[in-house]
Amino acid sequence: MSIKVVLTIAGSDCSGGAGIQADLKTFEAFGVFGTSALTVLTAQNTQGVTDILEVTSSFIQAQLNAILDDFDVAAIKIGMLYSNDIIDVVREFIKDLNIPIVFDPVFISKAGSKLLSDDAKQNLRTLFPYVTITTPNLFEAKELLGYEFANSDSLETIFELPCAVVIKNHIQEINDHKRSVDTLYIKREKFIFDTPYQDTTATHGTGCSFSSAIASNLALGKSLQESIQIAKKFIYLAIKNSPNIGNGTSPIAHKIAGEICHIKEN
Ligand code: PXL
Repeated sequence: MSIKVVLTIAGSDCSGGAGIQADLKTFEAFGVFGTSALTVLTAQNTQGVTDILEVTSSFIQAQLNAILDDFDVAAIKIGMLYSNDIIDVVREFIKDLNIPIVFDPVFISKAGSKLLSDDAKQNLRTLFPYVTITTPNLFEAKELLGYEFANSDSLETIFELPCAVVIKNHIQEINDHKRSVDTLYIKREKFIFDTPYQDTTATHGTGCSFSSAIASNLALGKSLQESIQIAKKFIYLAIKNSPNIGNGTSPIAHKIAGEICHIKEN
């Protein structure tokens, strides 16, 4: 069977921990072939973003066409889009595709830097009809969907969405142990995925890598729930084995996490 090709549409993180770089490392860890269309370049390290350069709409389009013209893409991950122009190009591109699409609605980095321009927030919502699942953290779920943890009224907005939603990383006490809990909402049903909570700042790129891990596993033919389960475990292991480099939020260990995931699977 030929290798599955996966595409990430996202920003570059020159420090290698998040964005396109994290996505490609994740794809490699799951044995799928990673391709990428860059939306923005960021100058950043583990302490924050110092500059952002937007790629032109026509060049983003050219990258997307180049990939689709040559490869049979099995799944797409969408990450940092930053501006209205970029959101518009990506929406037009995915509109007619019939493959799994995982959309990470990126607002701010783990180091607290802004990765979405203020006037583009509402426009992110226009991608929902065309994606399989969106993966906000608690902050993004509140900003984008009005979601409040433990407020069942706020779930109505989520149930009305045309795609599934997995809300990442509520920290909860379960049987006296702190757990990192992700909640999937799909067709008015709720599913929980949890791993031990790790008290660490080694979380740079976890959001990017989580959505890429889901996209990789969907490309490999796994179900949505199975893909989330594997992605959650992958992120847990990647944080646990972080190289602890840099003076801020350290990146995570994609290669080691992939190896452990595969050993446990086989
Ligand atoms: O994790 C969000 C994210 C997405 N894309 C890029 C980033 C980050 C976080 O740092 O740098 C390019």
